[in-house]
Amino acid sequence: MIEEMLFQILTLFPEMFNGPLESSIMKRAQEKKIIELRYVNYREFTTDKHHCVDDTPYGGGSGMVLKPEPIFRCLNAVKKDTPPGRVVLLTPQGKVFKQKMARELAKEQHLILICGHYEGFDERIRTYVDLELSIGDYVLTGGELAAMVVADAVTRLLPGVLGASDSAEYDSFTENLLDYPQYTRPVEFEGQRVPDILLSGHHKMIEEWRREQAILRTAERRPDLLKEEQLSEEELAFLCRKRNLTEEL
Ligand code: 9D3
Repeated sequence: MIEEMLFQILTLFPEMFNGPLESSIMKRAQEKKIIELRYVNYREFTTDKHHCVDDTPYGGGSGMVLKPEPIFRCLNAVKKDTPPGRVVLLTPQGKVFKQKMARELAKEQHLILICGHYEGFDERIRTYVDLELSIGDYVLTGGELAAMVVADAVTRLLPGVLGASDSAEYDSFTENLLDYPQYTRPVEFEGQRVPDILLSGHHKMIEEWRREQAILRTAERRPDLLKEEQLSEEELAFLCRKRNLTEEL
């Protein structure tokens, strides 16, 4: 029996999560008890009359800074009677979240995701954090969307979440490649035909064609990814015939 994975999301805006995480596959993963999601508002862990979670920065400057105490108290509360796990701070200064990290985090029983909103955290909260993650080089209004991205990417890797046909295990096969072109009926659409090879029924040749297409497309659009993929001699030769990308590889 596989233990359910617990996500505890510390946020000032728990309502933001309802749409994305309560639909489709994420909803089903919860219904199937593969994951449990808990939202905790650290505003509830303030002790002052006005429930202040932020304050002006020491040294001056614009903007506000999230106070350490509410998050610290909230962290201690959510760690009570829960399995061991990792505390993740969502921040633009974090390590960029990649599939490798998703696989790493999918091994945990419990993830605590801390979201800020608009503003930065008091530096001292970092002492209580195992990992800082960013989801990419653009500015969001808060860590909530990033926490959803992490929860989604991790969840789909857990056994039983995806059906056998679109299983995540299959991903590792073409890990660093973009998807090959896909087609469905009709065989001709607005004068554009489905490639003959896909109608041929030659499964071995179709498989080869798809891998070639994936390699070609990756070379064109994301040469950075291709550096990670182990290509065979034949595949390298194919690529060089098609394009002159030798310097970039
Ligand atoms: C980098 C901008 N900062 C300049 C002082 C201020 C700031 C803006 C927006 C600090 C935090 C935020 C909110 N963003 C996140 O909390 C966040 C985030 C992101 O903006 N981009 C990518 N990944 C992440 S993870 C959390």
